[in-house]
Amino acid sequence: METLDEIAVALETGDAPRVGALTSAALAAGLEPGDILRRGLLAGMSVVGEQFRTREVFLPDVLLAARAMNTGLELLKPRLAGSGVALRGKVVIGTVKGDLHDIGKNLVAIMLRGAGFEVIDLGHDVPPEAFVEAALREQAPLVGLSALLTTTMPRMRDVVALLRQRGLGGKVRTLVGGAPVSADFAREIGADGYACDAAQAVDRVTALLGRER
Ligand code: B1M
Repeated sequence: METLDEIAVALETGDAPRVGALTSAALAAGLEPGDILRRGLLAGMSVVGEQFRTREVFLPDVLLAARAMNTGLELLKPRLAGSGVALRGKVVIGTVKGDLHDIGKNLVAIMLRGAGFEVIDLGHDVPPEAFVEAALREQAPLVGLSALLTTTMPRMRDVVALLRQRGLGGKVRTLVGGAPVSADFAREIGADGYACDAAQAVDRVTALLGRER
């Protein structure tokens, strides 16, 4: 099996040490960092994303694959920076103010990183101002909001409104998600998109930022 396929398979099985060893070997053999990222790590992660979507694998499998992905990415990062391979876009993400649930948000962040996006994760219990300041500071074209409580869903509306107040409506897109959130709610608060799970979040971010998957 080719090294890049081996990386993809090791990632699919969540074998972080093997992904690390194979990535190092591929770099040492002179393979392009961009190829290792796309045809090795991202190829494996996209299989896991699809399997998660169709419920062939479950949360622990995704977390293991994500850890393996991060092992490979850490090794590639310095080389990618110097090789002109652009990440696919920057996303600010967080769980809204008053909400401590972060497992789903972390999963979305992991899948976005796995798909090649740069993710600025603000954590949980994030006030609207912090989302807006981060979008400005990072010049991020998209803010992702997560909420798991019906009582914290209105904070999503606050973020969308504050972005508009600051003249960023249309320039900084918003994606919302979380168990109680729906497409209707997203429309109602003026968000640009809604995703029901992490795999769909990758598709939505890709579409909102106008880049091919
Ligand atoms: Co709480 N909790 N919790 N909780 N908790 C829920 C959400 C609840 C449904 C349980 C229940 O009553 N059946 C309920 C909410 C009811 C409601 O509002 N309708 C609830 C409650 C009431 C509470 C407290 C108020 C309990 C209390 O103290 N009385 C309290 C609130 C604390 C606070 O936030 N201020 C509380 C606390 C907690 C813990 C801290 C103990 C813990 C959170 C730990 C953590 O996250 N670090 C916790 C947990 C674990 C849950 C349940 C059991 C599991 C949530 C979870 O992680 N799911 C949950 C019940 C349940 O869902 N079965 C529950 C797995 C995760 C992968 O799914 O987060 O839905 P999810 O994310 C998905 C999608 O929603 C989507 O993609 C993800 C991956 O596929 N998605 C996005 C999420 N964010 C997205 C963003 C996007 C796109 C997609 O774009 C940016």
